[in-house]
Amino acid sequence: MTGPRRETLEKLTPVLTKRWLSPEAWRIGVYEQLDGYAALRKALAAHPDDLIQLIKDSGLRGRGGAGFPTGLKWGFIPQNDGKPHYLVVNADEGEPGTCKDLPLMTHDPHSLVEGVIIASYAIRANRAFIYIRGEAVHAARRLRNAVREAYAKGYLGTNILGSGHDLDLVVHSGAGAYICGEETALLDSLEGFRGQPRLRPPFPATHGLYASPTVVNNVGTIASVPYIVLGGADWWKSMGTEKSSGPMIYSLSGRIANPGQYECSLGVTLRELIELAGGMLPGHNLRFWTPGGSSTPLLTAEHLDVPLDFEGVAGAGSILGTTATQIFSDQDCPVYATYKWLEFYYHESCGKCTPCREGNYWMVGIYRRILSGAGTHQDLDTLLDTCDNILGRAFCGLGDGATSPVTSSMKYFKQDYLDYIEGRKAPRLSAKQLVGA
Ligand code: L3W
Repeated sequence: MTGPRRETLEKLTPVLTKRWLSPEAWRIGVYEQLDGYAALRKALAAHPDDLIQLIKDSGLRGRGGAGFPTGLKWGFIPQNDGKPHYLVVNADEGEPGTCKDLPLMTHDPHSLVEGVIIASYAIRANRAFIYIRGEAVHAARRLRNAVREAYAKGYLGTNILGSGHDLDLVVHSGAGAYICGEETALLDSLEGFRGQPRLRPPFPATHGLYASPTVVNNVGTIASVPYIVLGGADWWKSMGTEKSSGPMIYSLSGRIANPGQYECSLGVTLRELIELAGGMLPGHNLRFWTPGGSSTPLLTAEHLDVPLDFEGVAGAGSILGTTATQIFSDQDCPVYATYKWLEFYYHESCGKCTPCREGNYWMVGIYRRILSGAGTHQDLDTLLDTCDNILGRAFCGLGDGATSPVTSSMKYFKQDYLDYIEGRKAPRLSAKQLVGA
């Protein structure tokens, strides 16, 4: 197999991943040798409002799936309101296919800690939390070690580096529930309640943790901050596209030669990413893929040249999401893949709202019927009707996300569904696995 061409290799823009190959960059001494905590010194010499303006000017957008402008979110935090402010990092990475935050926290935890300190200073928060997924034991250990090291060096605690700013940072492990990646369920869980979404508005920016102004940002968003402070807004905007600035870590999985994380400027295409990953596995041809995890509508081989930025992917009828590109070939079945994703949503639904709780249950039953060879044409209408009744009616994005693979696989691969229903495809499940519908 030949490697990627030089022009394709130039697509790599390692910024957040640049220390990943340095042995022990997770230790504070090594991190400091590699420019670590230089951005913090620079930030503490600036006025907090100027830092918020810098992040606005950089065009940084949230890396957790929604792409909301980070500087705008920080700017929502009321000033001189007499209330405590909080920064909460959403490290509950759980979207199927997404694997960009856990490696960052494992290889380079101090970049996140440094970003937390700068962001907290900017929004005038004296308490910050990193809410990490319960199963991510190794990453949590690395983070807790980094926090201990940062306290010992005076980067955390009282009067940080003589600036007069105080910050306590707590690393909190969740219990492994997908719903706790939804920002308001995360806040409930952090407060000690069962993690279930709250109604928005009010948004966390005004009524967040303990009903106080809170910024909730993804790991990748906060870890980007030290680089922007050091490099400046123009440097950040020199990568990516006009409305989607900077680099992004794309996690590639599936039928490719070298799955893993590839950091490229926003706007790279799947064709280029596949080339960086050494091509498709021998004997496999691309058939369908997710641009940003299973909650984003599937795309197909027609979309190989779509720019993978917020606008480009939206133009193709999907969502950039968490840039988790799961790649499936002509040896994979879109109906079965959708069924496996639905089982995940059904299992992870928190049960608070009826459309998500009941809709996913019934859809899993219908998929089992189709995949066991007992499906009917009416089932296809029922699936679409169920999606219609979930979309926009669920309490949070989990419900909407669950409909994405269903509607998009039916849009592009209806023939595969008909092949099961009309007996041209051998059943994948036995009748014993039928439940519900
Ligand atoms: C103040 C306003 N704040 C919006 C804030 C809001 C939030 C951010 C974006 O879900 C999506 C979800 C997943 N005043 C505001 C305001 N905000 N208006 O802006 O809000 P929103 O509602 O657009 O999205 P969200 O609730 O953050 C994220 C999708 O991303 N996704 C990602 C899944 C990722 C994981 C993971 O493992 N990392 O699960 C994939 O598609 O479905 O739709 O902070 O408060 N007027």
